[in-house]
Amino acid sequence: MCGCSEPRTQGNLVEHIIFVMERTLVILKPGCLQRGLVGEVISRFEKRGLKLVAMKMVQLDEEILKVHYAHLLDRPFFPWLRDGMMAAPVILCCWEGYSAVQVVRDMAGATKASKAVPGTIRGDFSLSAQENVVHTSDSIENAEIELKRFFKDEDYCDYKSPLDPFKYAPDEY
Ligand code: IDP
Ligand code: MG
Repeated sequence: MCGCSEPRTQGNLVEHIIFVMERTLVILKPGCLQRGLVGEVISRFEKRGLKLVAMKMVQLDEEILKVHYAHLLDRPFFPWLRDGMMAAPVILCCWEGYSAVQVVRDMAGATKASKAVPGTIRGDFSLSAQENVVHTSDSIENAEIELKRFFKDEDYCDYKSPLDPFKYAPDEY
């Protein structure tokens, strides 16, 4: 999104750090909604310092799932994944923050939740490879593509975060 590149000095070291404010897509999957985990999962992203800039609840259909999970269309589990993602509404969220794509991905944990580290969302709330609570974008490029898939420009809310100075250094936002 926006970014700045400023030299930072620490002692006699000069580091050149690129700060990039990113946006990423999180889908709270049907199981997250049905199991009453929505508040808990959203709370984790809020507490980490991420900013919620768009959100909506929708019923996904087969057409969009074939696009969203195109990389898995030929996998034997695709019909179960598709049906699982249509079993109840999902909640689509766009989170913004410094390095948001990787931060959110790390917070979600490994795809196969039985291998996910405790403290991650999947590591705390799932044992399943399929029913793993959340979708998170896996790269900056895919975040852009996925956000365009689910949100229109007018879905985003532009608002100030008065706590930013308590969350970031002056050159980080
Ligand atoms: P990701 O959600 O961690 O990015 P992907 O490989 O993109 O993982 O897979 C998308 C979704 O497909 C997973 O979140 C999970 O719901 C499902 N999935 C992936 N691999 C398997 C599997 O081996 N068995 C069943 N479902 C799977
Ligand atoms: Mg993926």
